[in-house]
Amino acid sequence: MKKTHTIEQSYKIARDQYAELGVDTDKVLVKMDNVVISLHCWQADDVGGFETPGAELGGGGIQVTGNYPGKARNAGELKKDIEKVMSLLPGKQRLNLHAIYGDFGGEKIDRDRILTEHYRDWISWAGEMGIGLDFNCTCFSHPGADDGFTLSSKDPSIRNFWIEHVKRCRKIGADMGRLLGSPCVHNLWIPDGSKDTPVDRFTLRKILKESLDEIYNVDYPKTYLKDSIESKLFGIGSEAMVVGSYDFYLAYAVKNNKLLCLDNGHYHPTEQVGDKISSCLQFLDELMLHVTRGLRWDSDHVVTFNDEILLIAQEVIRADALSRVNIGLDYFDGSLNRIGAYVAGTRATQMAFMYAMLEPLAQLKDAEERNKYFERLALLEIMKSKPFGTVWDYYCHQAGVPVGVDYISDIQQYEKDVLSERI
Ligand code: RNT
Ligand code: ZN
Repeated sequence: MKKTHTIEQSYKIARDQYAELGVDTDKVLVKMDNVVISLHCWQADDVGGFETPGAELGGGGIQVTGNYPGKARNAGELKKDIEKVMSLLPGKQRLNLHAIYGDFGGEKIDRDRILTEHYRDWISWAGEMGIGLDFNCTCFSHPGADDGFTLSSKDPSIRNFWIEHVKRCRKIGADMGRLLGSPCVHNLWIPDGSKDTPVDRFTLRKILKESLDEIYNVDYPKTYLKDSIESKLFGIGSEAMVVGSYDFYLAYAVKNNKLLCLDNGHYHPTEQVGDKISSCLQFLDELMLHVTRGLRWDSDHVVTFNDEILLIAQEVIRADALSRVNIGLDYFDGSLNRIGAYVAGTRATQMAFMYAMLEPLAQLKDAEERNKYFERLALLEIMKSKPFGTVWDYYCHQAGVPVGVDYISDIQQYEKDVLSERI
């Protein structure tokens, strides 16, 4: 009780402080529920999936390290973990599934054979949870991806296999969107690229374009399915060239009215995804974000509340574009409690959006209009010492989820009761 009182009292003081700057914190608390985070299912099991028991991430230019005990071994455990995660988060979430997480009933169903029925359990679970689903084709961790090329493969049988896979994934995604009454974002990422400098990039990109044209030839209503395409700069084994580069997909998305997926681990280190948002939104209806944290490279560390994520959130809020930006997470770290990784990373992302919403935007824009750059700078600096954490705590408190350090002990308990039994 004492704690509740303190949180509420502190919030009142914080609210007054923000009000002095013309910021209405009560409105921000309401608006925060429009920040819907699509939780990536693949942090729960290090991108293993359920095609074969004990499957591990294989190939495809991405990597997970760490063997912290307790990873989800089947769909039941994964659902339980996600439910736990959601119980510790304020605001709204969706679940972002990869195709390898289907319910294949112990049977070997190859990727060019998957059907909506393999995801029926997920769909009914999502319905019960009252959440939407997003979906991803899985064009890696498969013998057909071993030579480094999938949709841009020069081997027609390999290329057709992956075209069929992605087509089916779009159909499954559209079914998810239709059945759940919430459009599903289907995101396409392929690992295609080359370790050493190739001489014929043109042909590879031509093949990829043709594959995409064939895949997107089938139309689904936008209320069911939103197609998103994700570029990359380099990966392990594709250091010299990635076929699906930023230029390639940006051009493809603009020309074909697709969503572009911006993964902030996929650019040159000094490039800022935050800076790209206002450009892309001049030409595209919507974006997808893969919020992550790269350390030195596309390492997919747990998201933290850092400058990079903050700029992304600020640019979305300052452009008043929240309804046009689909926010997903994309990190996987096997070296720590995976539930903790979800909660810490999701909360960091939500905090960045809240911080951005607490800016006195009208005043900042006014200073900028009038070339008052000192005033703009000072205001931005002043915001950094405002009681943002108090508003955040109150948001969690209001949502009935643990405030501050309390989520740590909650996760420790889950580790003791549930995760430690998974051996
Ligand atoms: C890989 C891409 C891609 C994957 C997921 C698992 O570099 O970021 O989004 O991380 O599809
Ligand atoms: Zn990504």
